[in-house]
Amino acid sequence: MHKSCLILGAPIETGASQRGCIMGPASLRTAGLSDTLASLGWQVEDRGDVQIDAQTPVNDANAAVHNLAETIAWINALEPAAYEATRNSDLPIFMGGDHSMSAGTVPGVARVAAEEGRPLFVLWLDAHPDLHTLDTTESGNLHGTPVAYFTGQAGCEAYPDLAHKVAPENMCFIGIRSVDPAEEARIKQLGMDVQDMRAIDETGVLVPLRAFLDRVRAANGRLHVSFDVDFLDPAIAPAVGTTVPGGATFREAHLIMETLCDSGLVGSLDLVELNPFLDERGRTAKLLCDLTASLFGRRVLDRMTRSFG
Ligand code: HAR
Ligand code: MN
Ligand code: MN
Ligand code: MN
Repeated sequence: MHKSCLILGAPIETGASQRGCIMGPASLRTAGLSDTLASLGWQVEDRGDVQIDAQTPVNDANAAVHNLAETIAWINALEPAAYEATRNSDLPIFMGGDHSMSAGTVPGVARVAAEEGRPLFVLWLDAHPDLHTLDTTESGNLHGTPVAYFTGQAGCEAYPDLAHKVAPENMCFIGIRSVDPAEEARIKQLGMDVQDMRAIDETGVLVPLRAFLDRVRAANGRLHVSFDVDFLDPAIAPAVGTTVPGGATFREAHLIMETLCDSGLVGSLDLVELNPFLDERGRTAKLLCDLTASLFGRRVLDRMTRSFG
């Protein structure tokens, strides 16, 4: 039996500081994401882009917050779409769109986990922890808020009611190198597993990743991976509006994806923040496709044939 992958696009860009993520799903399609995964033996179906309903105007007490109504409409559309795609395929891919997308996809996946009676774990690959509430964000860019929302932090009440939270201790962040003071306070308060780039420099990516995967396995958990393009070093991935120097290298990123594949634990994937308007001849979109291929089983050499004895 071939494993199945449903692909959904979420062309949302109102959470980011600059425009362009609306073209993210189209760019990943152009780079050949579906065919790449099909060539690895997956049964792939691209279900097209999710649509949002009419928006109800809404104001937040924090005047910096903008595009809240549209973000709420996306959450309301994406939660059921992600739920259905996760119920109906082995490893759905949600193509963003900026990272506010995950405020919809993660709660949808959390509903599946709750129905299975399993805890949901989330691996957040990002330069940023995206842990602002609607009260603490200073930029008002809502792609900086999804983790605070889906872990149920006070200060996100203007967002839709949350039926299934992700426990803060079930999160792991890797690649972090840009943290605002309110986010750092939240990380400490919640005791979250945050691996900044210094930790990666010191131990490599495998030490914290394997420790996290062991926790997921021991709890019989479901694992969601949220991949923000700015996790990568800007030198290899320029197509993102919020580049931060000192990101993950080509091999660190592939090793994470290969190790996730070997674990067999990943049940859903976000690919977010790709801004094709900032890309160079499609290189970031192609890299994202290749990294996804590593998660879906592509290998340079099969381990069985790699060495003698
Ligand atoms: N923390 C900053 C803010 O809230 C930057 C957030 C940037 N977020 C993303 N996604 N690009 O990770 O404005
Ligand atoms: Mn992010
Ligand atoms: Mn980021
Ligand atoms: Mn508020």
